[in-house]
Amino acid sequence: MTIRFVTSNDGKVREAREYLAEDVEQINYDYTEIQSDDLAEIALAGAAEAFEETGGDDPVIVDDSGLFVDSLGGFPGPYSSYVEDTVGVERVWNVVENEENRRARFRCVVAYYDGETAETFDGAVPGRIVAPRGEGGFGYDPIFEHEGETLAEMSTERKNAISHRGRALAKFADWLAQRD
Ligand code: ITT
Repeated sequence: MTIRFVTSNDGKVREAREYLAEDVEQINYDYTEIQSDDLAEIALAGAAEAFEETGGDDPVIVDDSGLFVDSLGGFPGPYSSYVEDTVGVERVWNVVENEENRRARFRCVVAYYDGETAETFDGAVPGRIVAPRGEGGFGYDPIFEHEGETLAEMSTERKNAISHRGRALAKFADWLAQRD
């Protein structure tokens, strides 16, 4: 079975390919991100739209994820992509730098839709915001530290073993295996 991963983010696809046994085809369709603070709602709406838009032959997944900083009331959260593009990762670090509490978490929701079945799988990883370190990963990885390492300092395999996306993909893979 081929799964169509509808995303413009190559980093997400790299991690899914490393994790899933199925073929993962990247589809660069820009689905509508509805305004909501619920990642699952955003991802499910995106998956339904993307399934219709891609012709409805193969199941699709979309991934909606974000960085939630405790001292900023969960910001940037569902707006992480917009904030990365406008403010930039380095300046998110500058905002959090002087906070006493630098705790944060990444959250990820993978939504699956095949025309009949809609399902979501979520994952989270706790960590703290630090000065940028590391060359790997993507997005906010250089400023997010988990157990002494930033996600940008980890291999894709190691990141998948502990990350929000890895946890969501693990639930998705188990669910897929049970359906076969
Ligand atoms: P698509 O919507 O096309 O999938 P996107 O990158 O815009 O791509 P999101 O809307 O889910 O994806 O936004 C997620 C934001 O959070 C974006 O700025 C990512 O770079 C960042 N992000 C998500 N997962 C991440 C991870 O594992 N490590 C670092 N940053 C991550």
